[in-house]
Amino acid sequence: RRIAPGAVHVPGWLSLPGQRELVRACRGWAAGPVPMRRIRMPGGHFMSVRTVCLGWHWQPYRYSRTAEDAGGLPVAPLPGWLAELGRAAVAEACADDPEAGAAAEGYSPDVALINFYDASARMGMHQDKDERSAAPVVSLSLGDSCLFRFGTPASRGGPYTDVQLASGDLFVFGGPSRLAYHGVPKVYPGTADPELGMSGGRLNITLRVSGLKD
Ligand code: MD5
Ligand code: FE
Repeated sequence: RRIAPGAVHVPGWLSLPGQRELVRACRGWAAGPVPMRRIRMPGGHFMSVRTVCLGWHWQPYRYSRTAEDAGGLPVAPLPGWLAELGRAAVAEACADDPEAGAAAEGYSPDVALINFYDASARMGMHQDKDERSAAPVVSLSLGDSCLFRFGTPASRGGPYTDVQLASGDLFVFGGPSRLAYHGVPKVYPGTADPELGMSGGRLNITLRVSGLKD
């Protein structure tokens, strides 16, 4: 389960009922107050994934409490139960690699980014470096499987480790992997369990510590 120092993949971490609950919750968050939408990049093009944020709003490349691209609406809060799930995730990863999950008890994420991938959505190789904290990122996958490409912190151009992420999988990125390049080159349509209650596509929830104060 340890992919690289600080990077732990736990296939099937969430039960099917647990996945169904999260899918339901995502449907609620996607409805608003700030609706799930494609984020416009500074160059003018729109990301292919659709995003909704909890706690802090991510606007490339910084966090704010309001969504300026959605009429300045305040971002919905991050529910306590979701932060608690993040703590359990980091504790789980810690069993495989203490570097991934150091200080799991104190892990207190204040941002969730929920990304929806339709069959043609992609995420290019990037680093998540807008947080002012070295705390791990927790990633939960729901729905269709995808190809997840995991690189190194040193170079966008590889080497890479390709991992398939399926519904219910947990990935924790901590320690030396926190700033690794990563991306989603492909989603595999029609691979989700029909019991999940999704009608196609992939959801990814990431939990993060912003390191910001109001
Ligand atoms: C996804 N999301 O599957 C991925 C999973 C994003 C994003 O990349 O920015 O929304 S999270 C992967 C991740 C996060 C933080 C650090 C590292 C990977 N890493 O060090 O490889 O939609
Ligand atoms: Fe990322």
